[in-house]
Amino acid sequence: MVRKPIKSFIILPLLIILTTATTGAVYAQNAEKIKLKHGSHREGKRTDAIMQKWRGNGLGQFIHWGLYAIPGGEWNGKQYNGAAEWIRSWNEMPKPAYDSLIYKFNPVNFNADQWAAIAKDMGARYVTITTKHHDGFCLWPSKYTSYTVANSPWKKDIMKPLVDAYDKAGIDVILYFSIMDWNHPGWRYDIKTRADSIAFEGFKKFTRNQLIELLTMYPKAKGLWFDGTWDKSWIKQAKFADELEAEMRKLRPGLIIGSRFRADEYGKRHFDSNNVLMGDYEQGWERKLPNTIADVHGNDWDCVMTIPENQWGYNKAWKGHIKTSTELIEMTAKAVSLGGNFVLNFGPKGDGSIRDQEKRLALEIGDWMKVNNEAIYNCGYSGLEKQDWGYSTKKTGIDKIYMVVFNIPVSGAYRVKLPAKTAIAKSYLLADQNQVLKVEEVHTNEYFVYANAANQRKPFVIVLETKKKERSGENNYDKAKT
Ligand code: FHN
Repeated sequence: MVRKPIKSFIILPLLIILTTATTGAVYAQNAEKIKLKHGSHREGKRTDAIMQKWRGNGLGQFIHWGLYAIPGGEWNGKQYNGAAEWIRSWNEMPKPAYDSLIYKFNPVNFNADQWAAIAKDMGARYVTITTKHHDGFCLWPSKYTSYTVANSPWKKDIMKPLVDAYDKAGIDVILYFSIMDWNHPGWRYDIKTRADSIAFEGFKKFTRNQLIELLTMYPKAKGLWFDGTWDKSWIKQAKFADELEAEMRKLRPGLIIGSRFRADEYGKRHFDSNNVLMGDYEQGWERKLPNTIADVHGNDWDCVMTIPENQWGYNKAWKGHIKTSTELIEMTAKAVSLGGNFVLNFGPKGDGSIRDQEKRLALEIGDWMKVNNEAIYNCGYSGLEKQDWGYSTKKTGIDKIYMVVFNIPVSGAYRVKLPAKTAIAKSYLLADQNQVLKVEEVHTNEYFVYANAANQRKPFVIVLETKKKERSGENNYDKAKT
């Protein structure tokens, strides 16, 4: 047999493909891991009981409270359009005027047990409380600065009664701490001169002391929620921050720290230069939610959300769209369906009371949670394809899927696609388990669940108890040619 010569027009592209493939592979290997001294120290989720508890919380509360609650976004009769807790940075508010608000801090209506009761009634399983926001004012009597509650007319510690009250109510406490501190003379946005560097070294010691102080004074707190870590000065402290994190974790094993605390030695935040999450959960979901499970990269995460637009501290005006309880419940269900927690912010007033609108929303959410919390607590991603009626969640380790319905189909038929070899054993309404629902398999592993929603005025939950399917159950329609 005569062999045909291999033509060059075949060889050349082949060579190019091979070379590209090989260099590509070498590149991929090199790109695989950069040696990092101060990158992430773990890949994948934490598996310990403390983190499992956090992961199953579903719903949390955020509290922003400090001196900024006194002006409530208003100075000299003028409303400030930015976030109320940032008013000190507003040009028209003189810094000394803001700083002297400490002499007005006297929250006579503050009642820690009432705050905890509101959170409990709402169904929150954890709370994140601002121990110190960017203004530097400390809600605990820190011995490292005079800018604390101890030197206000109130005089007493705020954190201790809060930690105790929430803990008594069965709500885990996380301490919010802003690294950026506008009150400390050593704080810098960047370090450009030797003088900056000396000042910032002092600030670092102060920060470390305050954090150790907080962890020592409030041993019941389960974690730290860091903020104000985006400035260049802090980003440059990879070694210091890494060592401080290790020190805190040693002091308090099991401590939960999110991805905002530190940067790696290349200045990468949240995710290190190898794209691995820094810390125990992703803290980037602020006032936004992921849309698909791919967006969360297999990590733990929580979403922190305001009720009005970007207002965290108390704002008298509360302009713009105010979210309804249905919107907030939907966000909670969406977060849980994508494996995260939803944390709703409250901004108590300067006198320590909580505004009526917040109390009302908390009650409405709580009413819903009382009936439907089974679909939220200890639940996560169901693995099911997203459908138009809402979000599905799944209880860990149990064959139950919860369909949290926000959009009612006019047909009354709720489409569900289950994984192969899974069938629905039983379906019913979570609010009324006697209402067993009709289920029809419409394609292989694809079902219609029929529910009469004529009387539903709020989102509701359909439960699917699932079981293994013996046969694949294919029907002829699936095989039709087109
Ligand atoms: O600047 C702060 C803001 O005031 C608020 O505390 C939020 C809460 O997540 N964190 C910062 C912005 O990311």
